Amino acid sequence: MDEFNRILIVDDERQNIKILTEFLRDDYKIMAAKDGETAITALTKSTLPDLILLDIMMPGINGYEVIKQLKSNERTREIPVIFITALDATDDESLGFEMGAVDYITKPFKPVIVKARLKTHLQLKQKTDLLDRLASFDGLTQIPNRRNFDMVLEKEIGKTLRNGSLLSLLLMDIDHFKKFNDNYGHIEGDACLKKVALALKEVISRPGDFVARYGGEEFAMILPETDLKGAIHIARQAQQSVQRLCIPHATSKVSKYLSISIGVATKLSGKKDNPIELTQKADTALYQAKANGRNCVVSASQ
Ligand code: GH3
Ligand code: MG
Repeated sequence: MDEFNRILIVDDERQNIKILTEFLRDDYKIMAAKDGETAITALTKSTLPDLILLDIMMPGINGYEVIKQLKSNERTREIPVIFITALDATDDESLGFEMGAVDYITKPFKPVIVKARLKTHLQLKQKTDLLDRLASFDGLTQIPNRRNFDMVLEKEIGKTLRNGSLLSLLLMDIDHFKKFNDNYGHIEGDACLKKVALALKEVISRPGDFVARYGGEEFAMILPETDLKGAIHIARQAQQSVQRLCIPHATSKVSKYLSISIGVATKLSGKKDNPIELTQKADTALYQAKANGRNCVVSASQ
């Protein structure tokens, strides 16, 4: 059953839930809530619905209130909502759209129409999700891409300015990767980038930590609320994690296995470094790490 899309039906009239469930249950996994409160509780659970059919007129928390709460929560914001309205409730429909619903259906239900609208909106959602993924994840390594990195860094620096916290940035670059490609071929090179991405992902554990593919064979890590000492510690772990992959690199001048060099920069609380300045500092430190012989960590002066 798990490949089925999940539909949450929210309606205070049991009869409506029954009718909708009957003609949708062959194609979807149905979840039902008899009022707004139950719906909101259901949306705190780990398994979220793919689409919500939401009645407007309900005692207690009505449909408008439910959608307001849905839209204010990052976890549930993107779930498409279709309002259920009475046949002549034009005002309900326009307010529903204003609040972010994608469509409405009118009572009494026409099974063919309900099914068609559900199908359309589920397909649209799938396409939007795919587009979002393509726009923000790197196709080769499946970790966040540069665009995603730029947005996260901007957001995290904004946070440090608001609450006076600090943040560290790591720029990492594979050593002698051109030689690796020349020696083993581009396909091996690509496979190696995937392994490095995984090895770097394993190093981070805090919820706000973030690793991305910054460019060709460059990776970046954003470490919120991490001071320079902590960032150097993570950088060393990243360096070791890549070395532990034991990917032979016969033409490297620094190690018999694939290695990375890392530049670390920390934005201190109270300092007004913008994303470009901070990236520049990490990049200068990375350049220094290359100059110092590669396979090492260098931090920018604070
Ligand atoms: P350094 O130690 O100074 O960083 O030397 P390097 O050879 O790693 O640096 P350079 O900038 O000269 O070369 C980077 C290489 O990374 C060249 C390019 O072919 C390779 N590269 C970049 N993106 C990809 C990719 O997606 N796949 C593969 N296989 N190679 C890539
Ligand atoms: Mg390199």
